[in-house]
Amino acid sequence: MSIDYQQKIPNNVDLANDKALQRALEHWQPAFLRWWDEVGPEGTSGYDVYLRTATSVDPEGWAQFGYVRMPEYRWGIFLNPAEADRTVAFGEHKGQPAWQEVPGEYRSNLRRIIVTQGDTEPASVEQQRHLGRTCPSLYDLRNLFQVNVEEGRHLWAMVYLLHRYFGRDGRVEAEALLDRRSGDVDNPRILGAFNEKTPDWLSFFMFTFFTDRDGKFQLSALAESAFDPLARTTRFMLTEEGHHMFVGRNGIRRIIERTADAMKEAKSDDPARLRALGVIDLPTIQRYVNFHSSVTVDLFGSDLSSNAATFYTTGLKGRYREQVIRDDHVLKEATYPIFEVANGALITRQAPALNALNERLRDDFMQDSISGVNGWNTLLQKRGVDFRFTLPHKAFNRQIGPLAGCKFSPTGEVASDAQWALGVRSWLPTSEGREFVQSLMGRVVEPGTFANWISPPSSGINEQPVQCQYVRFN
Ligand code: BYC
Ligand code: FE
Ligand code: FE
Repeated sequence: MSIDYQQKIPNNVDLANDKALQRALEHWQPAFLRWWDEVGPEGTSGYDVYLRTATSVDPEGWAQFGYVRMPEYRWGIFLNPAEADRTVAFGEHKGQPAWQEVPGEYRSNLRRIIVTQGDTEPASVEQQRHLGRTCPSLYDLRNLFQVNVEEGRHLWAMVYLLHRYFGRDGRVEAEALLDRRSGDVDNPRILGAFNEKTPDWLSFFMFTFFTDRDGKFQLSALAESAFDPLARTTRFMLTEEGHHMFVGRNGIRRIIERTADAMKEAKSDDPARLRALGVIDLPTIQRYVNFHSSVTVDLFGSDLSSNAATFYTTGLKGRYREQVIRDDHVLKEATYPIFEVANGALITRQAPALNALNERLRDDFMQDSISGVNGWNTLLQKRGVDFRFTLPHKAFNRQIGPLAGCKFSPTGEVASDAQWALGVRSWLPTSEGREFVQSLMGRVVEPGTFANWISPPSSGINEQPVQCQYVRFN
């Protein structure tokens, strides 16, 4: 399963022996590079960046680190090794051999899932295009670029599947993935959160903490797919995803740490006082948490979804850790609790588990997010700061699903229009709050130096020192 780097497109799928596919992908490659140049990281084509590149799919030591110009990054096609005699783990095909080709009757659903997944990857790169201008350090700048090149590779991963398994339709979809644009009124990205702006680094860290975590959960569900090439592709993508969430979790942690230190020094928790000191007050950070958490929670789709039921029953998309769940993996009789509004209050009711699979994945996601939030709270506790972060209630600020029809506070109480209007200033980022955060964003590129509003990390990348020159501007 070694990766062939002699090829124009590095790969471990023996592309050299499929000339038609190789030609099609080599034709898509310059379009990808034009897209990168147009809407990828702004003005960076001459930078040498200390990046990791996948060199094998071996779980131990698959990466190599070195200075690379980003347009020369070796974006490639890497699948995890095939599992011998793999069988389908769930749905009506449970126990049958996994598929090496796409069954005709599932073609359009599979294509839709792959296109939706593929669409998020370039979207995030577009959203992060201007952040390099205001990086808080070279260390952070390098992490941004690492995330960007890997999201680019995730696009390649989906484009390979489209080209290899979906013929002409797949090639058309692969081109459309380079045509849609995040936030464009006429031709936007498919899912809501990927059309939001990522205007500052607090938003970037929130995005990688929450929204890349949606990636983790969706990819985990696709890693169970009966369509083996999709399962193997997403399994390798998941190994890269860990770093993206690390960037978010630690970025936010370092901001909180800096603020906590300033609070102790100034013996104050007054937001105005802290802002004057050039750090981000904790209530502002909580509002960003509320925003990014709720926008990401929407990405899981409607609470009850016949699409989700069909995807599961037909074997296209499983549950998070399907193989370790102890039930029948068919779910015809099972139920799952969902929220509903009845007589002005939030109640739970049991719904058919098959239809509630989006909700279940959303719950798995929230559970995972809580552990990150707890880590920040432990830091505050250790520093003796009397503030705790919370995740907003699942019903808060929803735009997708039945809860979107009603307003709720972050603690899950139904809010009247008047209560919402009053509360929203303390629940979601305000324009003043956003402007304040924006006002802190300057460009810090002296090696080992960090913007005032964020602490240095406890260690560098790949055992390099924190003060390493991670990006050379030339
Ligand atoms: N925004 O039946 P429903 C990542 C639409 S992130 C706008 O609930 P379904 C990454 C839906 O299309 C992982 N529209 O939908 C992270 C449908 O439309 P139509 C991304 C939405 O299909 C960071 C209708 O509402 N991967 O990798 O059960 C950086 C009914 O909805 C939204 C995937 O999402 C929305 N949020 O579930 C880089 C995996 N939600 O047909 C990368 C693939 C729903 O009625 N996607 N709609 O017009 C899926 O599995 C499913 O499409 C979803 C939606 C779970 C997203
Ligand atoms: Fe990704
Ligand atoms: Fe990611």
